Amino acid sequence: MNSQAAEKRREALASMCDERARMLQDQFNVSMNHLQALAILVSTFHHSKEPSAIDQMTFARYAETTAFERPLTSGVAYAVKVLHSERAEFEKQQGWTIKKMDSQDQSPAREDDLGLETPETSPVQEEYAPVIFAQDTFKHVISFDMLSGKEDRDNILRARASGKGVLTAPFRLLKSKRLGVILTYAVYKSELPSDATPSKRIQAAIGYLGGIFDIEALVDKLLHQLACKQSIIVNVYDTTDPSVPISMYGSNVTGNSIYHNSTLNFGDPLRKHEMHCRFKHKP
Ligand code: WA2
Repeated sequence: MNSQAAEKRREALASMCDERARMLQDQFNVSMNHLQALAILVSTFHHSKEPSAIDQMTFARYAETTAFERPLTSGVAYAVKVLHSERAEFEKQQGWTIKKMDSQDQSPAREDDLGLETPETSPVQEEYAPVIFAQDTFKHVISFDMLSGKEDRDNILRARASGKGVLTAPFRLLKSKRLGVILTYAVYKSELPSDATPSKRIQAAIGYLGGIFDIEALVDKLLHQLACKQSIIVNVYDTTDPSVPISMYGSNVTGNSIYHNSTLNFGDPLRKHEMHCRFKHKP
């Protein structure tokens, strides 16, 4: 192939890749904005009303009927801050105990155990973040302490200190074991000024809204809407640690055919993402 044709081919690849990266980023952005609006909704109708105007049924229905507004998410969940001194009263009110997340997640349960294992009641902690509301697809996380899972914990701590939407690296979710990333927004007591310091924010936090992004399924759906999907191979990576890229979408690439790298910006400065595209066939 002459160099002019090769150049044309590289340009075609670059423009297809950039288009896909832009689409993914736009949809991510739209989803992110609606999660922030949902955090405000919870603040307004759950925390600022006595009694609360939201219960699990209301939340689940609202989340389901507005799911189209968050195209890359497969669900949302809301956890509240509970101090140890408030735990007994909180559990009595909810009618359940706060559960620990990790344990059942780690040990691969025997096949006949699947789903039957009773989750462990959380040991004493200074504070907890149990999920009280969830979209029906994630009902199984209700009562689980989100501070007891590493990725969820890091996200909650970072979200409440910053007041911004923050993202986890891709990790295996509870129960479904599907690869997901979670975007968290903290909810604060209403008197918090917008220029509050991290320590003021940590004190004023009362809850955490999380959107669950099912990157595998949803990126696939997105790419299928485009023409010539069959001609290029797309991979999405979390490249926060450039020496250990984590695959978020696409199968392992073999061989070293040339690829185009389109950067993605998912709004969390701590995380970096890249989209790599290559042609399926040699010219
Ligand atoms: N939601 C659903 N499945 C999960 C999960 C999660 N976290 N963590 C592991 N598997 C309530 O950021 C706050 C949701 C966490 C939000």
